[in-house]
Amino acid sequence: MSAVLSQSGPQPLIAPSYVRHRRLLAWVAEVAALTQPERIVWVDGSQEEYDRLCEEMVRAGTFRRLNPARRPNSFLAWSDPTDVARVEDRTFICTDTREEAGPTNNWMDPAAMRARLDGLFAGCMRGRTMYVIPFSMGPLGSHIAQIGVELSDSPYVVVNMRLMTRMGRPVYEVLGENGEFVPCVHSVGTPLAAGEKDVPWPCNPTKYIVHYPKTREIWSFGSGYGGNALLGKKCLALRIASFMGRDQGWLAEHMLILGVTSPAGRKYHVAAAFPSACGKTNFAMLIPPAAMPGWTVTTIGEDIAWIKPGNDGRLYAINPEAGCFGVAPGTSEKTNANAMAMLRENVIFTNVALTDDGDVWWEGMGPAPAHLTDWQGRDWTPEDGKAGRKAAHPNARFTVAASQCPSIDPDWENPAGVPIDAFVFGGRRSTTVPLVTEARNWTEGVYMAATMGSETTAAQAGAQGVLRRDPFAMLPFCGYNMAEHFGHWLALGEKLAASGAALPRIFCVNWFRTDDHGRFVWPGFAENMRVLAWMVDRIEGRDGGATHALGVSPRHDDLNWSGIRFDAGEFERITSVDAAAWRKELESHGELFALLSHNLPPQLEATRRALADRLG
Ligand code: O2Y
Ligand code: MN
Repeated sequence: MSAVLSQSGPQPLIAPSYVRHRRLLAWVAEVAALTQPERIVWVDGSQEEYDRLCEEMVRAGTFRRLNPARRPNSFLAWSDPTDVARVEDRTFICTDTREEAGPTNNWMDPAAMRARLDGLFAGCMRGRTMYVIPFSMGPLGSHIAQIGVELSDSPYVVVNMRLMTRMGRPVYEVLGENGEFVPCVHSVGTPLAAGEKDVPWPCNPTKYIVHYPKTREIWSFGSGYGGNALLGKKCLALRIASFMGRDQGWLAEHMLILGVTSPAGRKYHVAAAFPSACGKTNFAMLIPPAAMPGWTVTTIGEDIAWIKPGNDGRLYAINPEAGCFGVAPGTSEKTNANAMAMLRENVIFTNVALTDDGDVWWEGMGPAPAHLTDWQGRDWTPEDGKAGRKAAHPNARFTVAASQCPSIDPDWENPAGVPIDAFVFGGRRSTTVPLVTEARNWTEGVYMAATMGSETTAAQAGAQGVLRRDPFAMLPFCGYNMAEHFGHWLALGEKLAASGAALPRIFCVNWFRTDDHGRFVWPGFAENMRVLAWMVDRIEGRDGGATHALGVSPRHDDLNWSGIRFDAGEFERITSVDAAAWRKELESHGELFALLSHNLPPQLEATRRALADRLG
């Protein structure tokens, strides 16, 4: 269903009869009057519509159809080289006061931001189609789900949203005439003059990714890429939802959710937060080593968790997304065979390299072919690779339905969620942080999460190996003051404890300690199952572990070593607690707390002092 708007201004809206929500209709008309699209298309989420839009994008040069014999029903997009990742420095949280957004977010006064965006959005969709994209984050109709409607002038956004969310006509049935929805407006910011030819990846050097948490609105301008444009993901499901959760007593977290079943057939659920470049998707889809028969890991989510207290005092988590927007480089049969199987068909690849037989390739997938076309359309040979030129952009992505993941959990769409038995917080630390430590109590667990940090890798912008504190792995995603996020976790713990239920265990992990030559000591990937199995031991009340200044860690004998040689000396290298290094570490935590001093819960500074005392 489409409505054509004349150049002299929009005609009355022609919406499908099943859209009965007056506030929604009025808002679409208002945004169309501002942005002046040539036509409006109300997307229905059907396969025919998806196929048609993909075909249109092939004709426009945005998409390339991959060889159907090698990668059925799959497409490759190459973005503008200036539009390749989330733009954190252009992301704003517009709360009433600066303090409410906190020092880790960019802030602007909401009225001033609205005035600025009004100027940018005026006429910004001229010559383009505005798509009305209704979507649900979480299973349709679940009491935990939230509905959003994204107005976007990008067909790339429409097809990606269809894979990443529950999108289309059924959303209007849930919305009815008066249902709540989060309005999201997105433009690539490149209007077309009459007769002007489009480019394959329109975008604008001026970019704004703006959130108004109080009124639950999202406005995004200038980028067509990933988290900047697929507004259900980081913008709604993390920044807006974390603000909602703070007010309503639940959590929106940057966490994978996995199920782990022991050889005895007992199943537990773990939610785990990791910053970028720590193998989060690999951990969510872990395949246990053959030498650990009877263990299975299933995937409920690989990026975001919404977690709510149930009537029984336990925490229940859902994955609000329906798909994965995963990093391609580094994904291989060895690192993540489940992901490779998930990518066999029905995939949108962005910024990976093209093989001569119409398939895709990226660094870390396996041996490079003798010739490729790189993500910028240039010839590429392994010689270029040796000279440091990547064939795929380091932030190249795949978009794919989660249902295609072989390890998907039978409960992944359970609207009630899965009960959480443990939280895991991890970072990339070449020194200092042990392989795994269980917090002695909830407050010390929140402390571990609040102070987690990660070293930057070559794939990230800026200098390599720089330690960046990333509390709860939420630094770019918390829609309110980070110190208050810590307080929210502490208050939730107290509330759950008061109900008499056992709180989830909290663990801190680090797969990345290195030896004197800078090589990783821990093999990681599938072998992380050994750490997960130890966590299950702890959840089941088995007492294998030694208490040290930071909490409880396994001794060498406490881990299952079947099928692998990893001696006590190597184990010591990745589990030792160096008191001098930790004293420095605690000083650095103090600097973080000084930055976050506004409304910082006093328990955290008290915990820091208690840890310092224990270190002696
Ligand atoms: O660069 C982007 O736009 C994507 S960022 C992203 C995508 C999927 C999952 N996580 C992330 C992230 O930055 O945490
Ligand atoms: Mn993420």
